[in-house]
Amino acid sequence: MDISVVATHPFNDQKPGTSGLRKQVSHFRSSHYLENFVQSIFDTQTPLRGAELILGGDGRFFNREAVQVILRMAAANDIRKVTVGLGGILSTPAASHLIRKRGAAGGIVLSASHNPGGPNGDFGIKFNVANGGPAPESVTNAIHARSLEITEYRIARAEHVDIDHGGTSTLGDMAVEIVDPVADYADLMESLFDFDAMRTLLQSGAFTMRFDSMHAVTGPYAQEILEHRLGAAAGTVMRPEPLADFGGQHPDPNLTHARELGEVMFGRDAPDFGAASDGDGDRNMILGRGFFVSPSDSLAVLASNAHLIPAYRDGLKGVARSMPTSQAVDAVAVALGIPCYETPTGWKFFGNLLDDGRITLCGEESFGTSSDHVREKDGLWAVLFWLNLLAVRRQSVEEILRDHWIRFGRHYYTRHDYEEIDSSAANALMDRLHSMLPDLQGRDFGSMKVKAADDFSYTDPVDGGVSSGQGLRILFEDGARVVFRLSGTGTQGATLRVYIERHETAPDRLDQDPQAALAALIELAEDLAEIRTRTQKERPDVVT
Ligand code: VG1
Ligand code: CO
Repeated sequence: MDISVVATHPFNDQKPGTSGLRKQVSHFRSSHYLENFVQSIFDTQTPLRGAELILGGDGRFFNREAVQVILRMAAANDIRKVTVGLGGILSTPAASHLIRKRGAAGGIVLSASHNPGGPNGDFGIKFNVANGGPAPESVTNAIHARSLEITEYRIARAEHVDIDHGGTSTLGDMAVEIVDPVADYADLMESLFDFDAMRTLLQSGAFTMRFDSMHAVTGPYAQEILEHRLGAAAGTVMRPEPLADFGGQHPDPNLTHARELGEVMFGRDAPDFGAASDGDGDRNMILGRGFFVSPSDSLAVLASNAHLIPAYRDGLKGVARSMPTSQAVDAVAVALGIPCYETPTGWKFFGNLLDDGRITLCGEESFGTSSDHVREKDGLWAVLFWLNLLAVRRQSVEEILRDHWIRFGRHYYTRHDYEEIDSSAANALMDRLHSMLPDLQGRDFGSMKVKAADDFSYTDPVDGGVSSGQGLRILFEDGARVVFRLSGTGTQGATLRVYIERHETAPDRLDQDPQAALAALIELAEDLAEIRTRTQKERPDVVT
């Protein structure tokens, strides 16, 4: 095997964010950029040597080229075998499952998730470790440190590898196996849920659903599982073909970006159940007929109904949510008598809790939910969980939520995103708020009193690792909260996220529009942080 050792110089912007390294495609295509980061992975992740690596992505522009580069670099870095999804495709949860199933030493997922794709869009690369989950901070910090001192990378001089036909071939001493990206994942789903009950529901003639794949990676997965294995009507899956530019849209499952699904679900004769997933298949949006389920509520409903699902029949060990996620699941954990952990934003913080057997379910307000079946959030899993629930409870999505609110109260919740704002303005806003925290303690705002105000810091209960600077929290005595943090997944400027929550138990006040129910807190947040003047925006770009 002919191997080139190529001289390079470090880039100072390869620090992975909330979920891998994300940059504009043009940036990733600049000379040595991708190669440097991949070599930094191989240099620091020694368990990969002589072992198997899983490789795939969400099919976005540059996915196929990146697969070729990584294969040639893997061959030059003593990887024993790379298993690649056919066509370079693997959803994030399917990659997580393959790593675990095959005992691979890690995986590389090429995705910028919900960020737009195409030549002018974004690209990303995530490294997952042997448990199938996103690399923890200790690993991403090591990769970053290496990227700052790298001087050369290794790459095989080789022909283009055919990734469009199944089977095993070799690249030098390294084996390359091309596998069906869907089959193992679909089998895993069949092992968790009651497919017979779901099939009966879908074929009863009295129930219809729509799933929007947003021209992203879940199309082939959803068609196989929903239409082929469960017998849902042809056409149940909308926008099923993965496209390199996602049809020009953001593959972000919310009512702003899944507009057509929203129109169907809030229109006349709407289906009973609607759902969508994101670019790499790890997020989910859940809709009933004319009804939106807040992701935080969805996590709570799944937790309180888990005993109705075959895989979770024996109960949950515990649950976890990211800090900005609403406290709805906390109330369920209290009722179930199980622990509830609060982690920083990003799936990597759930890994230790799952591996240590402390939790079974976990989720984030950003449309992410999953369980211990993989080590990533899993969009289709959440959709199937809901479908299984609908088949067992024989109630509508709305009825299930209303029952839940009567039992636990309603955690009114919203997130306001101010996108692509000037980075220095965003940092100044956060710095100012940070300096105000000590004075906020004990202050009264109308009828509300601030109980605590802090910068969230997390100590991992399993390995003792500390992650600080994870978001500014203003906590009120009645349990209401306002949280501010800057996004770690954007590629242009900064994105300010403001998370607002309030608990309501009065039975006659469970039916308000969340924006109205939270109006006073929203105004308080905007005033305290001087959002309008500092971001130069009258209103948020996205409200979820
Ligand atoms: C966002 C979400 C976070 C999620 C992350 C990755 O991060 O808020 O909850 O884990 O995206 O999801 P941030 O730093 O922009 O707020 V994905 O589906 O983009 O891999
Ligand atoms: Co995603």
